[in-house]
Amino acid sequence: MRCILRQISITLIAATAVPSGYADTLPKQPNILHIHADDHRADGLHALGNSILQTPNLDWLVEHGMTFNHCYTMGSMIGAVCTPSRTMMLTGRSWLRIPKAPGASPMASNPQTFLPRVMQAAGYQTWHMGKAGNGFPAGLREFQTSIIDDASGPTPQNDRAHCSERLADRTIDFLKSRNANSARKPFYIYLAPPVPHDPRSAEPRFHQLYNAAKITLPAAFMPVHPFDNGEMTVRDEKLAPWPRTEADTKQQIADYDSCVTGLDYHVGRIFEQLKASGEWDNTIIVFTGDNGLSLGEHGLFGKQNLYEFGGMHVPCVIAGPGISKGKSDALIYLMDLFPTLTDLAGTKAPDGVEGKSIVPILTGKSTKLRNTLYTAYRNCQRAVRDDRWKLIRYPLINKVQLFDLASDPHEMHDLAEMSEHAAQVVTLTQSLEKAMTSYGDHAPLTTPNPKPANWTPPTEKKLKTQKP
Ligand SMILES: [Ca+2]
Repeated sequence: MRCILRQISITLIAATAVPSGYADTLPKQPNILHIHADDHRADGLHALGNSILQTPNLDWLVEHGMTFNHCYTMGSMIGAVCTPSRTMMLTGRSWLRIPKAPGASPMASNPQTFLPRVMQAAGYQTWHMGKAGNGFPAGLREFQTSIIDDASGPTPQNDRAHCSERLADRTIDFLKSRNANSARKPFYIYLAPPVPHDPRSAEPRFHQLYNAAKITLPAAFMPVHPFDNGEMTVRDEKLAPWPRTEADTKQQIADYDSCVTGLDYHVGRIFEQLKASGEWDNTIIVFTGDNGLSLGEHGLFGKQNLYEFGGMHVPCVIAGPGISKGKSDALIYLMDLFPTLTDLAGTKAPDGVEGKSIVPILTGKSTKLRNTLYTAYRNCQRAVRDDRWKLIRYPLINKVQLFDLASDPHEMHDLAEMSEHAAQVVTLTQSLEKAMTSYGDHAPLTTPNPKPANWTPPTEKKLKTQKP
């Protein structure tokens, strides 16, 4: 009888709290475990196309859930792309409207509009553990529990190599602490490991899995980027000398992969605890990265570029009860996670949230969210893509690139100067201008006084005299 009453009560709540159309497939207020990796490439799992990577636990999500092939962070006004990215996700606002950005409204800094507070108000227990720095501290403070991991020390208790282990240990402790609570609320865990961001130090057992000599170079590997993209010597680009060598590139990839496998191993321990705690079947797991990273593609090693295997393209996999299985080509932003999670929680996103819920895609009711998607980096790069074409503009040198992503996913054949594609350049430029206007981006797309496009790598002596 008690069971029946509980069932009726759940049904009544679900009917009022869950947005119409979703209640038939999704559980009411599932637990949400969001794993948000740092500088994780969109192809950074075995199941996402990197055949040498060993990531069996995160692969499970790909095999049983929905993978978004085209998820992006919108842009960055600073070299630390992580910061606006994480802020957009926890506020649902676009890059120039996040707190402290030029287009921010007074409401943008209201903590009650931040995702952890909205989830708490919906009845969730909110818990965060993650990296120090380059995030959104004001948002992290709004979690009921927020633990910042110090990965700057020399021992397994505080070193870089064991950070994934520490994050998993604390998450497992948290899950165990809920076991004794018979009236436990659903949880919203935001787990933000500083991995595989450099320094790329993993436990020796994970480094041993990847022999740099056996790594294959990326399809778009180049020793030097062919022109000045406006941000050629930023911090990340100095992680390797110019011209980029094959040996150095392979070692960087091997170290990166080691960190990803270390993360995957410890994520697997969290999955086991979810099962042991009886919460696995009612948990939706979200796996994303805050920004992408070049690993030798186009001569680049940073995230300060708009290539697909570059700075803004991120992995996004969502799996759990009620989530359809498959791959989606929908064009989505990380900030879409805000209204998605509030939808799953059965509550509304606050006014000012610009992301769009992807729940209709997760439940198989829709396949498309937007016709085009725009990305931006400082005042030197703007891009727009649709289902097939991609245009990148470099306003400081008045350069444009056009790629056919359907036949050239690694963006190796620039078609911008070919007369048969002139109309495509015009159409995409118009799409870009429209997107920029709608997101309050007033940066010029051309300059009357372009810098020389040619670029010569600085010597080591010159680099040392630059500001960090
Ligand atoms: Ca990052």
